[in-house]
Amino acid sequence: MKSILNIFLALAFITLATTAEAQKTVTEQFEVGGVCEMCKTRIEKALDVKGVRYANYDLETHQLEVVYKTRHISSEEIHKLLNAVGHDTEQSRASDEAYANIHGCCKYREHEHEEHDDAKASEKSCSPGCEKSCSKDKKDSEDDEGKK
Ligand SMILES: [Cu+2]
Repeated sequence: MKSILNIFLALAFITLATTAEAQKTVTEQFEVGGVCEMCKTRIEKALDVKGVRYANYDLETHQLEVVYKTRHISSEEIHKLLNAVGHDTEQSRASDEAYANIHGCCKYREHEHEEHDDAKASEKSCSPGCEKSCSKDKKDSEDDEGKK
């Protein structure tokens, strides 16, 4: 009889704990500037902090999905973390200094205004991995144009 009571108490506790947790866990989605796999890694790594349970950046849509616990971190702090590693969010911009520190291949602000040509891309001395991502991006967009 005692063990049944213990199980009941344990279940009640788990239910309570889960409910309390659910109330404090928030899912948010917002736009973050980024162009390649390196950006994705940097963005997600920046959010590898206490309170953030999940972060996934979509390179195609530039949308970041983040799940966090309001008890440990605020939405504002998340935007600040992204700005600190050089990424603009729809809410706040990275400082010019932070932006200058990101890899040449990741200069997403320029990508918004102009397509970078091959000469310009090599000038930026990308790492092999990054170069691959950049040329892949370019190839994809060319393919899309071909289809249309
Ligand atoms: Cu990048």
